[in-house]
Amino acid sequence: MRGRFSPKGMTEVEEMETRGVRSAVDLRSDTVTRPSQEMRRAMMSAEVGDDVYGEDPTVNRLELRAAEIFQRAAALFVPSGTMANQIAVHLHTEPGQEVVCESRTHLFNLEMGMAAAFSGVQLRPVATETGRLTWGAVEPALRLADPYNKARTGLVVVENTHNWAGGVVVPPAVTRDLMRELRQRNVACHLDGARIFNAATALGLPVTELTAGFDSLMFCLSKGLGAPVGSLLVGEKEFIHRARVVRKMLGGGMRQAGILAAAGLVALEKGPQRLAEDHDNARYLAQGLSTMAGVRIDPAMVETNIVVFDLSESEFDAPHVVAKLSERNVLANALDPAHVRLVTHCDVDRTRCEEALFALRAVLERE
Ligand code: TLP
Repeated sequence: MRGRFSPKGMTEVEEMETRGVRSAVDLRSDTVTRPSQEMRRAMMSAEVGDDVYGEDPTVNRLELRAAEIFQRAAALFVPSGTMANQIAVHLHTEPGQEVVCESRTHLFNLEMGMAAAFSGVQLRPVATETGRLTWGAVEPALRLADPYNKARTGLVVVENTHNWAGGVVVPPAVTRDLMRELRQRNVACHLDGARIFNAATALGLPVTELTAGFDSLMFCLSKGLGAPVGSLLVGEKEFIHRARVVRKMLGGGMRQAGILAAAGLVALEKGPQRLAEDHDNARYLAQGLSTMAGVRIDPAMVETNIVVFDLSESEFDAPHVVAKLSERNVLANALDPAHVRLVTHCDVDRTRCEEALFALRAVLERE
């Protein structure tokens, strides 16, 4: 059992359960996980120093390990995936340029206009049916030939897995094709790999197969891997050196951050091994949902730990369903009026998913 320790040595969840209080089944995101006991022990005993001086041995170890896993020259520990993406946008572009991304990406929808505010670029979203950004989808959106009228494309951003598209995996053949074309045109390509270990697990491939060739990539420790905080930006030496400067501009120099990096190291070593279980649970949720009134979802399309289901044929809208679920102790997010997202993670096991399905059926079929 994971979770916070009580004075009795039980986790917070265990203690609540002995008192008959059942915690919510929290499927809002894989960001909600609590650090495991192993992470807490690692945090307690972490060797630390001032990371702004480059003197935190645990942060240095995490950065080296991340670079090694991705077979890149260097990596930088940052507080969030958003900061990692924004540093990449800043370094790959010049003010007045465009960044092409898929229309449901985190960069376009959930980073608060920061690409414009901080880097002076505009985003050119490209709508796709599946969320997979192919060369065919990107090519018409590029602006490279008319420097007197059009903002030049400086960067393309790929999201893998694609969160709002339902955790879909972008296969290496698609990204390799895209990057080959972009390289010929001198356009950089950044990977928002917040959940790249989920993609690698789903395909049964090492992460390097999915990330080779990108000019930079980021991944999150604080999502499926279960760490409390942190992401890594990974790339070439000079790029990461410049990224360190931009991180400081953004207020992301974190001093004795080894406390966090210690949990991050546990997440990086142990987290990927258990992601298949989250994927099985997500498919299990999708299968249950596919039998419920007014729900549109194809369980075969659920590839990782994210389930997005469509309620456009239901008598209920997504915010209503989410509100009713929370009355039954199940937490979910509405993406828009017609779509609800459920995310599985290390703090929800199969039993808790069964409870969630029970509540979903009661809400959707007014039991
Ligand atoms: N995603 C969060 C929310 O912000 C929506 C979630 O609950 O899924 N890229 C992708 C693909 C993401 O899903 C997220 C976070 C980020 C970047 C940003 O990471 P953080 O939250 O660490 O800034």
